Amino acid sequence: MKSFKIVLVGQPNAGKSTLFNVLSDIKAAAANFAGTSVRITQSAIQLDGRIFQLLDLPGTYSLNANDDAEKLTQKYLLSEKIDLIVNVVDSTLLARSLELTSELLELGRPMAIALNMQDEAEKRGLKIDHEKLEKALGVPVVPTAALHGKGVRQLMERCSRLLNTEPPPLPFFPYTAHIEALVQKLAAAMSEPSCGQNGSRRFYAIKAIENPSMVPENLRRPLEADAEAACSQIRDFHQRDCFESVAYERHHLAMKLSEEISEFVPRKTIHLHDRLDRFFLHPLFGRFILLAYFLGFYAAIFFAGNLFSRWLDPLLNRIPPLLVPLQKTSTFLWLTADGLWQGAAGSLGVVLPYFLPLIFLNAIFEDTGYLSRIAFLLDGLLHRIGLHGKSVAAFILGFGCTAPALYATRILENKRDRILSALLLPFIPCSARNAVIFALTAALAGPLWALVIYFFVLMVIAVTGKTISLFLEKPGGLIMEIPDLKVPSLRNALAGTGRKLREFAVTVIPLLLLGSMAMSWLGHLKIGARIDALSSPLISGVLGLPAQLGTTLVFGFFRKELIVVMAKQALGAASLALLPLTAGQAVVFLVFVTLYFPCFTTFMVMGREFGWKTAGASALLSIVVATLSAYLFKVLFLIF
Ligand SMILES: Nc1nc2c(ncn2[C@@H]2O[C@H](COP(=O)(O)OP(=O)(O)OP(=O)(O)O)[C@@H](O)[C@H]2O)c(=O)[nH]1
Ligand SMILES: [Mg+2]
Repeated sequence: MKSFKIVLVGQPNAGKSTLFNVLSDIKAAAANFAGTSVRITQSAIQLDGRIFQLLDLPGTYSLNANDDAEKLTQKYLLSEKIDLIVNVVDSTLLARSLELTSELLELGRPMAIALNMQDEAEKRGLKIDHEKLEKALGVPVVPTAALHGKGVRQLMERCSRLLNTEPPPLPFFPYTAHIEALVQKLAAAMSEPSCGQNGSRRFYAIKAIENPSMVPENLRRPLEADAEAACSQIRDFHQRDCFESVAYERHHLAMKLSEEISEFVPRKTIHLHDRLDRFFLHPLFGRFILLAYFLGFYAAIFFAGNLFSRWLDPLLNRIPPLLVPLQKTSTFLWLTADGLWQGAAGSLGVVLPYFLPLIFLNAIFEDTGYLSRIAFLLDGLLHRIGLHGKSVAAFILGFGCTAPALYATRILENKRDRILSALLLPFIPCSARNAVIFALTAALAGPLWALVIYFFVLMVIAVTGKTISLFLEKPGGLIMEIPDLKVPSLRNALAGTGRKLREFAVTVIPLLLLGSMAMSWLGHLKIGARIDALSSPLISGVLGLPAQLGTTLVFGFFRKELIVVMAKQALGAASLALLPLTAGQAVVFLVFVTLYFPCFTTFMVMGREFGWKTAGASALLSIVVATLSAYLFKVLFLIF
């Protein structure tokens, strides 16, 4: 059966991933900050007995890509076989969104428009005449509210119908007469784009003036002299750079269209989210609220995690006595079963209770748009350590998992910012390390120590960032977008939590089971002791910890959660609270665990995204920083 390829394209935060999630079984990450999707997600969907390949492309403001995520979308649109573009438009930002729409129309591909966020537009008294827009653009325009599943069915029906028929030729919107004449002359002289070059001749003629680097060699070369002559005429005539002149044309068209089709019935009352923003973005109150947010967030996780953990403990404690008879039957069976059980008990009783509230609360806050306000508030602070607010999205994702956070740096426009963020990201405690911190401090040192560790980690990031950035050039200014505050959607948050939980069950739990089984065997075969002996100069000599923790740290490189699971086995304790560690040793151990390189996956992602040299440098940097920091704590504990 023939399957059609439909791509969702739109500006960041327009609701592409939300629409994708409504339509497909696979769930793409959707969150209320620009640049959530930095990779392409694909899913096959069935409608009216036909199969569609649906693709969620990273958000882009235009086809003149600035960052790596935008480049991915641009490359895909220009070179892959596409049957239909669905341009997802944020109705509350119509004028700005239509600039991309007009550029997409220039591609000359079949297209439909989802006028998304209708619910928000209505709330603000914005009425959009979608039929008028459809007439003006010559492509189907369907109002949707993807978050509530509204209009989605109609959208897909229109798409299906469009794919059944020969699409009518797209209208084109003439530019200012002088520029239009030059574009048409170039388009007429241009050879037909070949297979694998998706744009129309008009598209490439405009690009030859606006951004020649985007025009394929075979089309650009024969026209190079003509395009240069056209450019210099535009510059002389309009007294503007060519890129700006074309941007101006699209901007003018988008403004004109949006004024013609929308009507604004102003409301007398100030919107609640605007009133809230006065507090959230206030230089002083905003920072207090931020502090309260962090404290509240972590207190909630601590409380919920402790509660789950205590509730699960008695249930899990019923299993070990059932395994004891195996000890006499067969050493092989006993070591395997005991190892597997330790892994299962650690995953369910120690890691999951903290992991679950963390990912759920994160999903809720991602949806509110508050995270972008954090970026705004911390922009100044981040500049001081050589970064800027736009990196905050990646850093906040880093509290969940370092690997996607490394991908998220793709929304940063220059390489310098990407590398610096990538070197600092491994220091942010991911959910695995958060679970380890919560579980160990709850058992051995008390919740206040968790806060001390977080505060210390932030200091480490600031100092390391500042130090590295001394060797790099100064960062440029960046425009940051702050989306409106929204009431979080429970359905979205549950879907996001479910997605991460499945990932945890499929990829992490098997590793924890295998790791703890290996630990049982390593102990029995006395290999663990050899690893411990090798690492003991660092673990016991420098950090003053029991040498048996060496193996746990080596295995921690595969998954940080393994550390709590294995520590019990290594030190022969029935529960975390019975580990033979003083509160001081627990904190020194945790500081080291939090700061040394997160995990194997992070290493692989870093190698692929930034090169193996950067991955190696980052691993080395993190081990040095972790050792120095843990040593500092040891000395402080000795003094006080
Ligand atoms: N009120 C309302 N909110 C929506 C709607 N569609 C999406 N959202 C919300 O808008 C935010 C952004 O949605 P995403 O689906 O992540 O947007 P995106 O276009 O994929 O964004 P990028 O991946 O950054 O390009 C999320 O908080 C969604 O819950 C809608 O129709 N109405
Ligand atoms: Mg997205």
